[in-house]
Amino acid sequence: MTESGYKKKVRDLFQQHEKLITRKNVKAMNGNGVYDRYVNPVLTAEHTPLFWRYDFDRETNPHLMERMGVNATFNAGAMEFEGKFLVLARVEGVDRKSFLAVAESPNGIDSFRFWDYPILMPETGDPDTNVYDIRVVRHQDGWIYGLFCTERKDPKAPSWDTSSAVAQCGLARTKDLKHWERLPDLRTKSPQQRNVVLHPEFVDGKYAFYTRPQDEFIQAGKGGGIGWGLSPTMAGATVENEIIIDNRVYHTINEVKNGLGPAPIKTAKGWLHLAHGVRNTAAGLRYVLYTFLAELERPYWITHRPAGYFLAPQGGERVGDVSNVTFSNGWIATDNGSVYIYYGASDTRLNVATSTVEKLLDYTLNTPADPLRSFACVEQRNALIRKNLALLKTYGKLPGRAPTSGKNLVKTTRKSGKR
Ligand code: M1P
Repeated sequence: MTESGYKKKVRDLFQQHEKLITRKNVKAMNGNGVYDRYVNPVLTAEHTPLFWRYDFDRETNPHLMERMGVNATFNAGAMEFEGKFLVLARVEGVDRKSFLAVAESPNGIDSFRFWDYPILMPETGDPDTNVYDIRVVRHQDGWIYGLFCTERKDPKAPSWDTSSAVAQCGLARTKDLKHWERLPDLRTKSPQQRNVVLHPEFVDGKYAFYTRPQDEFIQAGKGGGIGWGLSPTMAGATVENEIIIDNRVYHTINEVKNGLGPAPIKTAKGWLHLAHGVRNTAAGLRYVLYTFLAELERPYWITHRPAGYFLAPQGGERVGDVSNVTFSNGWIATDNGSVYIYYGASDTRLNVATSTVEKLLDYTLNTPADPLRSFACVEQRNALIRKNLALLKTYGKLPGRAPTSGKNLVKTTRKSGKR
């Protein structure tokens, strides 16, 4: 390739990339009234800077090949910072190692541009093999903390086992999201700890952690559930006593496992939470998002938990490196009450959904809890149907079948012991 041909090809690459980065995002049709999805992901592997992937030296890369590919950008921590919407994405190289990188946007829904360098997260004396899924929390003590999964080879695994791993919670703090001070990993009694989140305020004068104790790297075993515990310090943070505040439950969206998403949003009605629940299917695990509300004074006390999922993989979101997954570890609540929910889809790309604190509270406070049995679910739904059929008569003629008076409801008699 001639020098001018090479330079033209470089310019073309940058032009295409810029087109992708500056592409406007629009709300997807048919929202559910709780939140709006958007047509395009906010980040994909292709959004990573070209200079992270190509070698633009004609001497060393005469064919202008992509030298160090990026496989995916997904599960991102998020925060508003100096007037910008920032996401701290899990970026996965083609070498399977994840790292964290900041991308910023002026509006939270499109034009996300990565900062020039990814985060070079300092290591502890026990180097991480893989770091991912950061939760960024602006704490009452003035620091911004990053809590992320640090994954290392299981030292107890036999030599032939080259996949068993130990997940623990890595801790670091910063003031500018560029310079990070690594702290010792969180200590708990659990052999596996992922999805750990810091509560933004002191509780009883201590740092409060949401945890997710597990027996194994993937399987919850006898563990699981969203835990809660306190530590007097962050430098050498230790949770001695972990209580489970949101357990996994048979035949629900979180029967296999669950984990907290981002740090909760403080509202007048309580701490608003977003979490993921995992169930089994014949095709493997299915990850969906759900919300719950906890008391302001006792953040470990859950007061409302709507039945089922809040957001589940849809359309193209369903497919990726780990299909049928929605996972969120970042949301941004702005001063005007808007909420930007960032969620990874199938461990491949990062999407956004927008809502408001008002709507999320309405959803969480007023959606009935899971009655846990089909019969009770139908009773619950029938109550809504009865109310609607009575009301709809006052709405004039509506398209489709005219609402009936409810006469066609099957009367059910419950005999003792039989359902
Ligand atoms: O692959 C799905 C998700 O699996 C893990 O989440 P959990 O610990 O709840 O099973 C994480 O590796 C997460 O990053 C990933 O999206």
